[in-house]
Amino acid sequence: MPQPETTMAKLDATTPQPIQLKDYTPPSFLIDKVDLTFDLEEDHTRVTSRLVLHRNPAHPDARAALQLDGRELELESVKLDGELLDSSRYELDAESLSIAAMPDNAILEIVTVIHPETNTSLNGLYRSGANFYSQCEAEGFRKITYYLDRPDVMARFSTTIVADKQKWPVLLSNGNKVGEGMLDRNRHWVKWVDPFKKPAYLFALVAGKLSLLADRYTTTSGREVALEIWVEPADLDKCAHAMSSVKKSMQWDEQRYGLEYDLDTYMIVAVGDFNMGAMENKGLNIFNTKYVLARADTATDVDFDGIEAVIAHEYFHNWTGNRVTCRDWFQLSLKEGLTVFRDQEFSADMGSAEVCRIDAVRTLRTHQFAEDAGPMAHPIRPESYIEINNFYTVTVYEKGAEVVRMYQTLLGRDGFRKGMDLYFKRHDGQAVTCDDFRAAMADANDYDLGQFARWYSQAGTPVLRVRGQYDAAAQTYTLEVSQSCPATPGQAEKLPFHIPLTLGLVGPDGADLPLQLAGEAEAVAGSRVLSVKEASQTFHFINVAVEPVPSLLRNFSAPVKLDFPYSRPQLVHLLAHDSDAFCRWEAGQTLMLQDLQGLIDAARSGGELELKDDFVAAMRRVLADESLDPALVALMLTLPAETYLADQQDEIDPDAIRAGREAMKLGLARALRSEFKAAYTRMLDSGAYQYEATAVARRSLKNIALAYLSELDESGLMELAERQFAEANNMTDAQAALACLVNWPEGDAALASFASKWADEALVMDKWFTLQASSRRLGVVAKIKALMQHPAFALTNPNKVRSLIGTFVHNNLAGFHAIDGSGYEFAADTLLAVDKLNPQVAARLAGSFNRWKKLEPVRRAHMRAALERVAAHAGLSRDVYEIVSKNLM
Ligand code: 0A1
Ligand code: ZN
Repeated sequence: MPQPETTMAKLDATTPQPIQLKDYTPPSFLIDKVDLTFDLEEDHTRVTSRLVLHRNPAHPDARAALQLDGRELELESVKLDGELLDSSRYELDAESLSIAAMPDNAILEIVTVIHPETNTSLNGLYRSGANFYSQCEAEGFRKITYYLDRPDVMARFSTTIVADKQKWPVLLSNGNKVGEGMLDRNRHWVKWVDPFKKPAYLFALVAGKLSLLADRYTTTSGREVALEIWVEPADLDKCAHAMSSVKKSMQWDEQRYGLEYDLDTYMIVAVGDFNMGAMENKGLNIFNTKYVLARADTATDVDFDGIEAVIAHEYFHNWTGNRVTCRDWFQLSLKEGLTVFRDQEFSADMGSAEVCRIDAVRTLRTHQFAEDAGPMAHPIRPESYIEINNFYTVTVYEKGAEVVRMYQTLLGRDGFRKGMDLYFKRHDGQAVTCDDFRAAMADANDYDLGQFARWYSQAGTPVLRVRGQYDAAAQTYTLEVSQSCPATPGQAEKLPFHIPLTLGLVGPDGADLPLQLAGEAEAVAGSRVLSVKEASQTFHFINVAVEPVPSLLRNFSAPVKLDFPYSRPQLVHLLAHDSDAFCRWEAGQTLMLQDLQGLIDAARSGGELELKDDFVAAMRRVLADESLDPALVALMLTLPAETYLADQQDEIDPDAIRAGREAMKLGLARALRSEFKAAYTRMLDSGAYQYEATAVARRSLKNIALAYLSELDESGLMELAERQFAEANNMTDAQAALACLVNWPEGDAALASFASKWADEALVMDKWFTLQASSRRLGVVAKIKALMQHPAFALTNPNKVRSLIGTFVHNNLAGFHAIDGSGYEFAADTLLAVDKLNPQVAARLAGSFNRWKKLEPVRRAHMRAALERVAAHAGLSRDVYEIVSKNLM
């Protein structure tokens, strides 16, 4: 690979500088109490903040200045202990307000003016329509007032909101409502007090015309909690699923971890303009509407699943994130990895654990493995960052969750629970580190987790190389296990990880053989966990009566790539018999990947695109096996994403990947036409829509069968999709049918009728944009540009940008990577336009350049040119600067 020379601007005073973990120092002051008053007006908001502070004895310099963070604020006044300070008594710059001469104890009163009405970044206080919403994680509070905006400063907050009563009748903030009343000019006020200490990133404020769905929940210990979901009035009929998800989450956390809710009210607010999925502000969670609103006819099964998971995630943060928070943002995975693990375990208990696990692994491999192999690779606890918002990544979240899962795999469920109990006992009310969590797990179980620390500091996806040898005469099976990890930016050499390797040995009849290691007195049945700690290690199994097929990395016991030289008959055997659903699915995927690679190679060299008979036969058996969970069958028939296939190539040729993948779809559809038709018919359901595991599973198989059948250019089959589209009583079936139709001329009429039916439902229109952005008919940028002119599209709305532009640049491999570079030009232009409005959303689009060094030479040159153009652009945000500069290093 050629080493590119960069045209990035030379380092100067304005070049954003990285922040380093090793530079952490405690804050010079701590804040005990914050009283905030917000005066909301149409054209400005006045924020009055009263801080009670004291010098932090843990700070190395006992005379250090107080330096408060602040950005884009208009300072009106500063009072220190009641005395108005003139500008000689403090220093002000674009990022901070500093006071050198500070007493050890002080009361500061600061008045600032901000402009939510023009804040398009959706960070800090902003408007969505006429309403006000806030987003403070990670560093948004400094856009509201001057503050020690860091998570290790935890204070008690009170918030008074003053606003016109007609325009903004509902006024919400954290904690409990303690008073309200009327003022002059038809304005009213509401005061909230949060009894818990919290960092500023958990502050929230909402004001506007909102409707309420109210319910109640009684905790195990008898606390009565008022549950409130606040939405735009038109959406009140789409909140029932979210409410039931809240109650399930509360109950689950009590049963599994003994954790109860701790305030009298738990509020959720849904907003259509939001940068992420949702936010766990204390007592007042703010959600993207996408993760609250669902009705059978507007939301798919996947949406219902997503809502249940995100509601759980934010609720679980109340303990893992809020009661125990992060010392600094390098520790983000402390709360995010742990909370994702908790929401995954919750979802597993609510539906099919096996399907949830496979879904999680697919996400990890498709997105996180790619991140780990690219220019933005970082450990789950990064060592440095330029913009923290760029580190809300699949690595910190999903790989972080895998790391937490490995504790449970090594310590067992009870051992993990003991570790959690000790973690809360030690750290409730504190801001701590990933090392504190690891220490709690180790101490509660008297287990050495020293080497395990490397999962926090080393980036990259380890490769686990396993070789097996059966000795029939000695009745032994020997596994040689070795591990390595590729270099990542800034980390050339890696030390061995502590890897839990869960495995079984599958006999010729498909049953698990007993497992007995040399030196052990007894065998164990089924699976067991081996601790792999060395670069190379050997495990000897004894009393192995017949030659087994090893079933390795059961339930995906570690976030690694497995290298074992399975023969095709061995894979077919595991696919048919493995008692571990993940490994069963994995065997099918390995076969599928091998054959896809063959097809991609053939497409590149102009060879024949034919499927192998043993693969087709194996898939036929899967499809005909009525004893299997239909959801598992659907997963086994799901092809890996184009981007995942791209990541398996030494040099990416997007057209060959598309051709190979399409050939597999068509080949399977032709070969298994009657089986797909039978499955479709078997799974048809005439009853009313129900979001319930069995019904969801049946729809998933039905709709994947339809997708394969629609590959065949036969009028009867196209009518099947058209009929399903016309007659569907739920969005899952309607969307699935439309997804089939959009690849054919029949799709145009369907798209038009869909758009006119759902013009007023923003989230449904997002699906309409997504479907067209992923269509393989598209191929050209012109269509996307035309869609950007549609009245339902808005460059200021993150959901719209993600649906149309994000889908195109991230998921439509062959469309985005058009050989003439038009996709890259479009991406560059669009992300520069978005960067002016919303840097966080722009930075996500910039991530579409992360694979550029692996492209074939023509596209590589085009993409590099587009990247350099972005890099040379004046006034780039820190967010986008970090992504493009790391790409060009
Ligand atoms: N803590 C939230 C994620 C989140 C992060 C940043 C945000 O705005 C910049 C918003 C939400 C979660 O994990 O759900
Ligand atoms: Zn989270």
